[in-house]
Amino acid sequence: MNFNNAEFIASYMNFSDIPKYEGVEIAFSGRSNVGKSSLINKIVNRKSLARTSAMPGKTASINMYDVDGLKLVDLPGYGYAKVSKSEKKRWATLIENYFHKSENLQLVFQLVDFRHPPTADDKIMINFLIDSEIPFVVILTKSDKLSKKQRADRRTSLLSELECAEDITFIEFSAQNGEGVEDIRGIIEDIFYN
Ligand SMILES: Nc1nc2c(ncn2[C@@H]2O[C@H](COP(=O)(O)OP(=O)(O)O)[C@@H](O)[C@H]2O)c(=O)[nH]1
Ligand SMILES: [Mg+2]
Repeated sequence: MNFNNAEFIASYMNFSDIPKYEGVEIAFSGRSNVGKSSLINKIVNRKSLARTSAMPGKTASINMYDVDGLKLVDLPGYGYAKVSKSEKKRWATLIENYFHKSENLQLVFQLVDFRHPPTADDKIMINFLIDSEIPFVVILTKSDKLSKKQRADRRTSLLSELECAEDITFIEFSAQNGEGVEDIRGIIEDIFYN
């Protein structure tokens, strides 16, 4: 699989705007600023195919990328406090529609900031994925920001913080030094060649 053969397809504000695509989809979910765009860029060896920002996202949209025929779906980040109630509702509707109606979704990479306990929204998402029987892998982001001791402590805590933690695959990832990216590409390739 050629990860360098990547391009941006389009950005969608409404689920109904998304045309039917052929081929499998892998979605990226997580709170705003957790590192979704940085992860997508790392996977495809690009600096800014997906826009990254120190300022958490303002507008909820689904951004689609094509990698060698496989679709990467960047879902709108949740949990950004400074948005209106109506905008939050729009985000929720967009995500819910995507999960309920997408026919080609094979896997979700659920991102959680490795430094902190999962947020209430993270837990809601993970429980939703479990209840919906959507296969997912938890990516623990920004691993470069933790010491060895902090990592070990967070690993232990996660086991009690998340439901069914013992059944979850975790990958520790850093967009800065590339830790974990080969494991993530391997999971994508398993789906691609299946
Ligand atoms: N140190 C470090 N910073 C990161 C990492 N991933 C993302 N960031 C930073 O976190 C901020 C948000 O990243 P972004 O990818 O835009 O998050 P998104 O909102 O989930 O798409 C940006 O300032 C990134 O540079 C990482 O692995 N290590
Ligand atoms: Mg982003």
